[in-house]
Amino acid sequence: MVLTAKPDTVARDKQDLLLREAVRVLLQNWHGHATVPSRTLYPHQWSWDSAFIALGLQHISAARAATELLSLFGAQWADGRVPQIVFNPAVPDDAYFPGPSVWRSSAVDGHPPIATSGIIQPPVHAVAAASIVPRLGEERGRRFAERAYPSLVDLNAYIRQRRTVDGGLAVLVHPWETGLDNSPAWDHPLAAVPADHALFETYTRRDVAHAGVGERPTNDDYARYIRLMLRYRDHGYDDDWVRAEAEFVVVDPTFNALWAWSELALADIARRLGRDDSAHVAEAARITAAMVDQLWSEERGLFVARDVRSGRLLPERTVAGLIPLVLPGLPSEVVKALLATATGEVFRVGAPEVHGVPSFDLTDVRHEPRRYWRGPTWLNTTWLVARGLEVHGHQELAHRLDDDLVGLVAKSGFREYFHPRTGRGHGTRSFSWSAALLIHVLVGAEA
Ligand code: 2M8
Repeated sequence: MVLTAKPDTVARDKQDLLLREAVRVLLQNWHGHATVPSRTLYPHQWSWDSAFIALGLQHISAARAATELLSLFGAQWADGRVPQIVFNPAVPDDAYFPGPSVWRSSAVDGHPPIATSGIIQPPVHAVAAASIVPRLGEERGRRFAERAYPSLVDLNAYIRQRRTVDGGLAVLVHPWETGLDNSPAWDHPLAAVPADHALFETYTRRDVAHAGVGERPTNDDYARYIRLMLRYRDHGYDDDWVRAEAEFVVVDPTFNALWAWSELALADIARRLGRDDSAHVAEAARITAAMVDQLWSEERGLFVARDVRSGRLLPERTVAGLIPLVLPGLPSEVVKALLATATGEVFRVGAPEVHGVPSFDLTDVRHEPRRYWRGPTWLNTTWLVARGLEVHGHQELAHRLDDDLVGLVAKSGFREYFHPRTGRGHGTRSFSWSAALLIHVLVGAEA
């Protein structure tokens, strides 16, 4: 099919070239039923990546986008969790660390026949599914919705029943579950987790073979990541154990906001299936109210994370605290304050010298513009903030962020993340969600 870009600040012929390259990235990263984030750094299927990828794939082939999501749901556990990674059995065990032999998911009751990791990622899948349904046409759209809906409902039930603490918000038990793995927000809770470097006598990091050491998490971070995953694994991925005993338990604003947003998307799918949507609408309202009650920081001007172990609100201003803008039910004074924080000195959204939304506070001494989730601009979080601005009527600023997204790719290619001031690319190349979101923004959700 021929994709045509909407006219914008990057010249039209350049946009068409970018679209062709983006399609090529997604085709190269497709492995038969799903798309890897990167052939080198991430050679398996990742959970929230697949949702962003499906949003772009739908413009190439709606059927392929549906397959991307359904193949992920095929690896859903009996308890409802959709795993962070679905391993491709054709890829060697040591191509990615930690691979299937470290996660040992097959030892768990109720695990599907394919190997997976045992943790989860932000639940943005229902939003992708709701976007794809109308693109499939009446009959196929209905069949896809009928298949996807129960998996999505089961995932949200898992979060509600197995992953909430007092106050009803979801908790995460590993930095990898947040998607913003080495965010400075996790520095305080992670300080309580021993960093045992002896683990590197048994385990070898693979990521630093594919991306610069200065662009990835440190060995201290990794020693803690490994310890946390091994302890959860050795307790059979039991959520009663993890909520009571894990050393890292946090309430994250992005995860909870996407959970609430996914309930609104499920309401949309339910209506298309002729079902009652009221439980989904009520659940979205409940989560939104709990977030405002428990995670809103008037002093910091955005949502912040909470460390369950110390009971502390974590003061770091990260992009995760702006993403709740996607929720239409926020009080107007909260939206106003979020807008001021986004456009102020902390993130400088819309300023000519800053590209997209930096992942971390530009004014904090810990800001590192090239290191992973400690400063660089990422396209998925920039896209989410843009959609949030749109929800609250700030079309012009949202459009500006979409332009930034296209401009970053035009300048530096389909990189994993970008220096927020120079726009230079970092991390892996030919990164799938960068390609998918470029397509989604350029072709447009209504096209
Ligand atoms: C990054 O995380 C993985 C672990 O899940 C890693 O560093 O090995 C994160 O950026 C995460 O958000 C993303 O889903 C994943 C794959 O792109 O890579």
